Amino acid sequence: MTSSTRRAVVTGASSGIGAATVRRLRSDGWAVVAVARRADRLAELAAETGAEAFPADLTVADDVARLAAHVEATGGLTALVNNAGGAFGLDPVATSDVDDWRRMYEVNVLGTLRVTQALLPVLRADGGGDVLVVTSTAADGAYEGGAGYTGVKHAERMLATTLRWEIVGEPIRVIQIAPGAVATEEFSLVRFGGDAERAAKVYEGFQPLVADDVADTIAWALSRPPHVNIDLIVVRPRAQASNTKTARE
Ligand code: 8X3
Repeated sequence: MTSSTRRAVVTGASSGIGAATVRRLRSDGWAVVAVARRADRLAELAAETGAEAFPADLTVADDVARLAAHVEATGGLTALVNNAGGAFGLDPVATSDVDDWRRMYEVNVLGTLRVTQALLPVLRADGGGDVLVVTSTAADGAYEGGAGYTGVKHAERMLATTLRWEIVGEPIRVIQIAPGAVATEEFSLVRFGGDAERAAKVYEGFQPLVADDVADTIAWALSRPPHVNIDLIVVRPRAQASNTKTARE
């Protein structure tokens, strides 16, 4: 790797927006460390794209420390793309599962916190770079059944916003990308515990975003001149005015 090569860590890289971001950054000439739990999927993505596969569970502090040490020792870092996360359940506050909420907090909020804490010193040592957080339109609104997920996405938004305040003056940009409905192979399937019929209904009757649309947005934000900080991009399907208002045929 030459010193001018940009290098990104992308979390949640085994599918969906993460995998699309790995593909896009690789084709834009970035070196990429692709991070996720599922080593088999990462290996396939690495073989396809030339990214480096780094299997890790971001809910495990040792895994995150191992990731940071590896990145530091093998060429440093230009951008951290905190993408790992997801929703579990769509249940009312009165009846939702406490464990679903706990898992959502762990993967979305604490995972992002751990990785950001571990890799900030690497960015600093390399003279700066970007911390990007993929949140959601759920980071700025409410919908019935969504409190567990909107809660963690609001928390991630606050993590990004507060970090920007705390490190202003350093050569590090903090960027939030907030997608609306994105039809990926897993988001709704995971949310509904594998119920494919229910998952498909989420995207029925309108054209949702696809993972590449979000990867494109991420790549654009990362490629602005260094004095330009894209604080927040909300990217939705044209047919979606809000989380609760979608024009369906
Ligand atoms: C996914 C968008 O509408 O399911 O982040 O909360 S939504």
